[in-house]
Amino acid sequence: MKIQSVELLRVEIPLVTPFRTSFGTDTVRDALLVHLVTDAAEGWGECVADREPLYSAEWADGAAMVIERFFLPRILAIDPLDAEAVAPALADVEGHPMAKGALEMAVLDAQLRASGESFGSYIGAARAHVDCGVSIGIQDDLGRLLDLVDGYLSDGYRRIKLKIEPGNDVAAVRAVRERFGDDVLLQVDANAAYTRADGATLAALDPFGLLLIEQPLAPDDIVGHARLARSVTTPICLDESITSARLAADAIDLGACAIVNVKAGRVGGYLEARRVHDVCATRNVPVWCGGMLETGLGRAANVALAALPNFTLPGDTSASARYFAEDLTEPFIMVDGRLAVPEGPGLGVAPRPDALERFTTARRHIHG
Ligand code: SMG
Ligand code: MG
Repeated sequence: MKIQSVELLRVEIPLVTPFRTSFGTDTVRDALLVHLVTDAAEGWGECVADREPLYSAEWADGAAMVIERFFLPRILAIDPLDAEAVAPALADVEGHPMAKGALEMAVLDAQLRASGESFGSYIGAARAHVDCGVSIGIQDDLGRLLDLVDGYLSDGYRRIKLKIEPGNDVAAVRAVRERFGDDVLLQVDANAAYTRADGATLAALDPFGLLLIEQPLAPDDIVGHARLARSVTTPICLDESITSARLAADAIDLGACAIVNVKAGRVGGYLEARRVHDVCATRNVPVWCGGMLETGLGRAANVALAALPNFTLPGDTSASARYFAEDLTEPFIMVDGRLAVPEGPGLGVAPRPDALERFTTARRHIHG
């Protein structure tokens, strides 16, 4: 495969409802896209870095710069070019996993479109559908939260995740349990908003039978998570902390988590994400697929990843309609609480030209 042109695009798609986490509020999905044209096929990559470096150190403008200045020359020098060669070629540059992952995704998409294989088949999908969970942003008003949960459960979502922060935690969980009962699969995500001093608050969640508490402490506080895990009964799940398969294995071996959230962008791409899945499977630790409010492009890859055998918990792989009135690609539609793994070559979906035109806020040819 030889690269003929590389284009970086920014698309801005309004969210149907603002998404508030412990670190900020999103009202649009502002995504950096990588569009490759090779002699064999074209490929699309979606970078999950947000507009501001709040979830992690990466941000969309920075990702575009590092791709153009440092990654593109390395990618153009790869011969022969295939997805497996991307991460090794970029490895000498520190950090920037989301930017690296977006490039690898674009190369992989082109490679698979050329060979006619689907992302799911390539990555090892073991089923044709994945269970959908939904992540609900922090609400000021508990009545509004209960209405949202009610609506998502009626839609068929199989698992509810509540975003929490100090002061917006136990009462929200209690209200959801009291209204919807103990059978609802329920979990919480703190996005690192608590400290080692908050053990008592987190232990107060124990009576509610949550599936897991996601990333209560700082990303680099593996020891703190291991201590916390010994003092609460709810399983600890790590998200931000897990930046590689090696870190996933270490965190599990140290007792810092019993469940892992897998996000390809956070670990540098779908190939490393598959390795995270593998090390967790070896240790009998279940995983689930995280989400970064992806457009249909990233969603297609996530749904394929979530079909691997050890993804035994529903992920943050919701339907397009949970995020957007109109998606960039054909929408992912939930049927009976599940999404179908796309079957076409590569991602199996592509931007609809008119939607791409309307959502694009900037585009720049960086090669060819
Ligand atoms: O894609 O449904 C989604 C969002 C899921 O909660 C979600 N993501 O920490 O897991 C997480 C957050 C990170 C993104 S916040 C913009
Ligand atoms: Mg999370």
